[in-house]
Order: sequence, then C-alpha cells, then structure tokens
Amino acid sequence: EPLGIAVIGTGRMGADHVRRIDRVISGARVAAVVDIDGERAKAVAAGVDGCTAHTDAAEAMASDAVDAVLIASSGPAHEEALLAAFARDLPVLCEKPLTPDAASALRVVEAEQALGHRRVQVGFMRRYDTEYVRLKALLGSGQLGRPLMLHNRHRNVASPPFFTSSMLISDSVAHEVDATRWLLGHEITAVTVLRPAPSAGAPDGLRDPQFVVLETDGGALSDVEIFVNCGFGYQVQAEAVCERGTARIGDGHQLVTNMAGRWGGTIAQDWTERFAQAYDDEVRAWVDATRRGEVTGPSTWDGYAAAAVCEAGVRAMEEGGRVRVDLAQRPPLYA
Ligand code: ISE
Repeated sequence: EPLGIAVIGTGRMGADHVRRIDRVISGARVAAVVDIDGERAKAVAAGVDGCTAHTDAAEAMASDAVDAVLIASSGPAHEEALLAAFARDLPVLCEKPLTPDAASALRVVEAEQALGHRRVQVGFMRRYDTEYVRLKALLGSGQLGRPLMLHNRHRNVASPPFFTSSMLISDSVAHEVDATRWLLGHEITAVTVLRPAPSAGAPDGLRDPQFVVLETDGGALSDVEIFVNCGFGYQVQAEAVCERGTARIGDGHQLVTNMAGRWGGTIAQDWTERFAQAYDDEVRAWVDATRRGEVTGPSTWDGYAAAAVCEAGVRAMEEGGRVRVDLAQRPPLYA
C-alpha cells in the first residue's frame, strides 16, 4: 500500500511536490490536496488519479486515505496545519520556515513534545543536496582542520511582489542559518546585518542586497550575501575556510562550453531547478522513513532555532548593530 499523502497548499512548492510524489517518488501517492483557493485545489487534484480536493486541511486529514501530511502553504499558515496533524498523530513534512517567528515555532516544539515522539521533518532541502552533503562529510572528516569561517552567497533572479526587506532574512537567509548550524554543528549566538545602498534593480523600498554575519558558539563566523533581485540567475554558493584548507560548492560547473572566443556555462533560474535533486531526495527520505515508522532529517528544533536566529536577524536589519540570539533549552526529544 503506498503512503497516502495530503499536500496542503498548491502554490509553487506544493504543486511541485504533487508532481514529485505522483511521478518521481515510489511508495507514495497524493491522496488529497488542500488550498484556500478551491478552484486551484480542484485543478491540481484533477491531474492525479484518486486525489480529492479540499479547502480545509483538517477535513483532508480526517480522510482514511491520508496517512501523512506535506505542508507547503505560506509560513503563517503552518502552525494551524501542524497542530491539526498532531491532533491525528500524522507524520509531517513541513516546508521552511517552520513558522514565521520564534514564539510560534516554540509552541510547535512544545506541542510535538506533548505527543512524546518526533513527527515532523522540516523542509531544509539543502541538507539533501549532493554538494552540501559532500561538504558536510569533508568538514566532518577533520581533514581540513577546524572550520573558521563560512562565506555564503545566495542570489535570486527577482523577488515576488509580496517580498519584504524582512523576508530576505526570514525566508531566504533562513537556509544559510540552517546550513551553518548543520555544517558546523554549532548554534548561532548573534547576528549583524549590514546594508549597502539598494540595487536599482530591486523594487522601490526593498533593502536588497543585505550582508549578514552569523556568530556561532563554536567560535566560527558565517557571512551571507543575500541578493534577491540579481537579475541573472539563481546562485547558492558556500566556501568553508578551515585551519588547513578551504572547500567550496555551488559553482555550477557541470557543463563548460567553448565557443566563438568565449567559454562558459548556464546558470539555474530558480530553486526548483538548482535543488531538484535535493527536493527529490528529501521527499524520498521522508516517505521511506515514514513507511519504516521513523522520523529523520531536520527537526522542529532546527525549525525553531532557525526562526529564533531569523527573528534576531530581522531586528539587526531594522535597528542596526549586533543582536544576540537567546535560544530556549533544547528538549531531550531533540538531543
Ligand atoms: C524561497 O522561499 C526559498 O526557499 C528559496 O530557496 C530561496 O532562494 C528564496 O530566496 C526564498 O524566497
């Protein structure tokens, strides 16, 4: 019996996950889709055999055909959907951000603890990207010595109309926050955000780009250039500088061409392209673990820590200066 999944939210990520579960992953099927826009839900459901359409997440979760939930609605809608899934003790893959702020993320951590077992994998897909996985393994091997600094670049072609200056941190840099914690195995203790004069290519009033410095409890620094209207492509790069060497990923040199006096390649245009392999492996890992009755991957604690760091980052961006991150005590469930 394939795992019956309810996909909540059929926007860009939700629709891509529906396609992935339907056509790429084995062992699972899309049993239901939910969207506040009922017509949209119906249109997506129509393309999938035996899939029902709903406007209410709790109603979809009540169906006998639903064994697990993939949440891909907008961040502010996650908490309610997560609590509805907990009420039925259903396994969840929740897209990032877990929730938009630290207080709501901590409520989710507490609600999961009340269940007494982990139920959620958070969608930090970079942990499944082949290049990031290799970088993590290399750092973990100790060959390069202790990591001192991480330099990250995160560029998007253009930001969507609803994007705010805070979202450069809470929606975009959230990925580097998680990648830094995961690659280094450190917690982030303080955030500083510097802002150059905004690019003329950015919408009026959007503070784009920004330069973020994360400090860790292991004494490392991680800096992030976030530039969401760079115009030319989707680029995510990271370089670790360690005591005995450096390691770098994200150059995108899979295919280099020489032609007419120039050499070069192409740049991905969005994250569904750049991280296609990571998303496939992320959802595959979730489905496989769920079928074994296990929960693996980034936890609600990771989602909470990212939310707490991003909240400090948004304050640092708005008020200037260095803002400390005060994390709650990590519960034993996430040891
Ligand atoms: C978006 O929500 C993502 O998660 C992308 O990976 C990121 O590059 C983009 O900046 C975010 O808005």
